[in-house]
Amino acid sequence: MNTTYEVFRNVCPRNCYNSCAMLSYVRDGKLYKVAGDPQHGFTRGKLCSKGYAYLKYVYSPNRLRFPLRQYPRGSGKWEKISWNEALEQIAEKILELNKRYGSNLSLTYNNGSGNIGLLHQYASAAFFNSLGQHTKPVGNFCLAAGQDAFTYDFGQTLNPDPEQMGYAKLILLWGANPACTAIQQMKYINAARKAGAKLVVIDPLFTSTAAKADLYIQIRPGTDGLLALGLAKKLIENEDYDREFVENHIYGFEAFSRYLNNSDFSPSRLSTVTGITEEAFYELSQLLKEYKPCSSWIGYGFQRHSNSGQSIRAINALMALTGNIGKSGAGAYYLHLGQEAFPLKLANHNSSVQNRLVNINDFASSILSLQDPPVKFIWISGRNPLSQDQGLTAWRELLNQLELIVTVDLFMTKTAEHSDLVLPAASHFEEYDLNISYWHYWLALNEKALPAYYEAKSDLEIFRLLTRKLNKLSAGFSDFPAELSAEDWLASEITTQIKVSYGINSWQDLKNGPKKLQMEIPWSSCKFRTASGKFEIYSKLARKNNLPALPKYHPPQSSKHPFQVLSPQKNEFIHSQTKWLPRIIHDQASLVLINTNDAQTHNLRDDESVILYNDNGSLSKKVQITDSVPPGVLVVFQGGQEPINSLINESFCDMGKLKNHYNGNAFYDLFVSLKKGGDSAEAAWFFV
Ligand SMILES: Nc1nc2c(c(=O)[nH]1)N[C@H]1C(S)=C(S)[C@@H](COP(=O)(O)OP(=O)(O)OC[C@H]3O[C@@H](n4cnc5c(=O)[nH]c(N)nc54)[C@H](O)[C@@H]3O)O[C@H]1N2
Ligand SMILES: Nc1nc2c(c(=O)[nH]1)N[C@H]1C(S)=C(S)[C@@H](COP(=O)(O)OP(=O)(O)OC[C@H]3O[C@@H](n4cnc5c(=O)[nH]c(N)nc54)[C@H](O)[C@@H]3O)O[C@H]1N2
Ligand code: SF4
Ligand SMILES: [Mo]
Repeated sequence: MNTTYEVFRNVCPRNCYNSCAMLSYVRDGKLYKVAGDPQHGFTRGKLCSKGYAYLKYVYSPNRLRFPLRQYPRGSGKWEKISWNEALEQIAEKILELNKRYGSNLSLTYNNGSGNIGLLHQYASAAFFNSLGQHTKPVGNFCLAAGQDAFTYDFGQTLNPDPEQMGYAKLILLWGANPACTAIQQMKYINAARKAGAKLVVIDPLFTSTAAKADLYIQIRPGTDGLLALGLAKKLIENEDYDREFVENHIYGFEAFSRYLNNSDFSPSRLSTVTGITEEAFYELSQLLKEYKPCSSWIGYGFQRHSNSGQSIRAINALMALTGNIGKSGAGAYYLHLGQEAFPLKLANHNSSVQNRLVNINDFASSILSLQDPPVKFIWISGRNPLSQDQGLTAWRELLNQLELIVTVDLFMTKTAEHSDLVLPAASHFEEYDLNISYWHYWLALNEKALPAYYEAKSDLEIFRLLTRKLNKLSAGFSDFPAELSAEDWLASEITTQIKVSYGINSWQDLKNGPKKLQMEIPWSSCKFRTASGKFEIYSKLARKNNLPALPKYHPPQSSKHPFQVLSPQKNEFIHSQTKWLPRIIHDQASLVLINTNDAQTHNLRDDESVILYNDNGSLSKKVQITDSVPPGVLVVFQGGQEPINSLINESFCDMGKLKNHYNGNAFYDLFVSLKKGGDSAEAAWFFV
């Protein structure tokens, strides 16, 4: 190693299971290399291709360098302005709206997961709370339905330690694709397989994870609940369940057995509905009986359907029946809520303010429904809603209603293109942060390794400046503590409890390397956080919330349009973030993947253009024929010039509101028809 480099610790802040720790090699204020941090016990010195490409991200010619103003909005006529001018325009607008309406309710923001470091995720919440009552988005795109399902069953979402998956003898992946979305987990899966474990992948798509499986089950989207209930019935009938666990730790076993007995969960019905063979069903039930411990993992993609909460409860019931909870190598994996142990000072700044709440999953429509006062100002950061939201038609209307749109990003996204002001965001190498994974149990510090790129600033820094500007124009308008630096905020997160849990004395200790939470195996005490203290197959809380008390199978949505479109994640990029990547990756979102038989039926060839359409509109894609996609299903990746989201109905999951205010987003309940031909002009998207 060349010792003239200064080495810093950073953390990849993308919305990704792994939250990889990295080392950045800097000389004369320039980044020369990034590498994985070998001291991180989960990511162990490795990054994914996106991580290794960070030099290209930081120094991309497409990166925004200065504040920009566009007039008129959407014209593409941009002028470079100073930070002072930008902040003044924003502050004056905020003050004018406050005067006009007598409150700040006409102000809102939309903050996403572009950067999930603590100081990024919650900076907007803190700033807007500092203004008092405003219009506040709540909800969660990724995982709301599943979080509720876990809460009904266990009383709380508590992830087993993913490093323990290496000790499983059976791994069931339900709509999770770690070879793409959680690549660091693959080494634990591979280790388990090396030690004799079986890997089962249940997914409508033959994914890169499925390619590694011992048993791949190609299931029809939205029908997993039926499969899980059928398996549960079979295990109970054959007395292949864990009697001790059921008697001592499950609430509602009898009611569940009665329900299973009184409905048709026969292998033949199962096969007709789910599309899987009876043989595969029997093989899976045999594996569940014979191979223990079993780890089950439900991916977030799994729950983007209208019936997904119920399906997740059915899968969890299967884990409980087989006693696969609270033991090394066993467990129901979903989500680690590690942040909840922290004070989250930014998120909780002035959090008692009674805001006007809107649903982030239905953002534009929710905002449009508000009057008295209507929303006129939006601050968008770490988000690209004009690519990633459903309900894009409502967005078009909303843009017309808004008087000032400010977007903070590193790149000129689709959303930025439709903003009045675009402010350049710093990359994570240019500022401090603290990163807590939603998957593993490691805590890592992100150091400031580089000077600001041109005039880019961190989200926190921008709010500090805006607060000063506002208060200068109107004393005491915001009580955001502008005097606190990023380091001050970090210090306030390290409570006595956190010091003990992670074995540190201060945040600065993390400069020596990431630390793991000291923990027991989740649920090893079998003291569940439900009302009964047991794992609740029968949930009175669910019934109180107008849901079935038992996990029930509800058929998935159907449509007059013959194809269901899945828009899953892609290994090479995160959501719409491709502006810094080579063209070949960028172009992935222009494809539609179609099964060979369907392509023949429609007389389609590779690379040919087709139009996908439904009642929400139409768009053009290029055909790619592949048998990794089953008949009746299409795959279109997210982002790109013509985002698939413009065809998505406002469609929601059955759960989510218990823990995240609103039900989750059923992005994969999208149905379309297809016809040959079409060019971009005919299928022009949105605001051309
Ligand atoms: N490379 C990369 N990694 C990412 C992201 C990214 O954009 N790129 N995004 C991150 C974010 S924000 C999230 S939320 C996660 C998502 O992480 P994952 O849940 O792993 O990803 P998805 O691709 O959404 O869905 C996983 C699989 O679910 C399958 N699936 C869909 N419907 C069903 C169904 O009804 N039943 C079953 N059994 N399977 C189904 C899909 O075919 C897909 O293969 O990934 C994170 N990691
Ligand atoms: N069709 C379809 N739509 C989906 C999904 C799907 O599976 N299918 N998945 C949904 C899910 S799970 C998610 S999480 C959402 C993601 O939705 P978004 O969060 O809107 O998606 P991204 O494209 O990742 O946009 C994040 C933006 O943040 C910017 N950014 C990165 N770092 C920073 C920073 O430090 N500061 C600021 N200000 N900006 C930064 C990036 O450049 C990028 O433009 O998409 C949802 N939409
Ligand atoms: S995108 Fe995910 S896997 Fe890749 S470096 Fe970042 S955290 Fe790690
Ligand atoms: Mo997500």
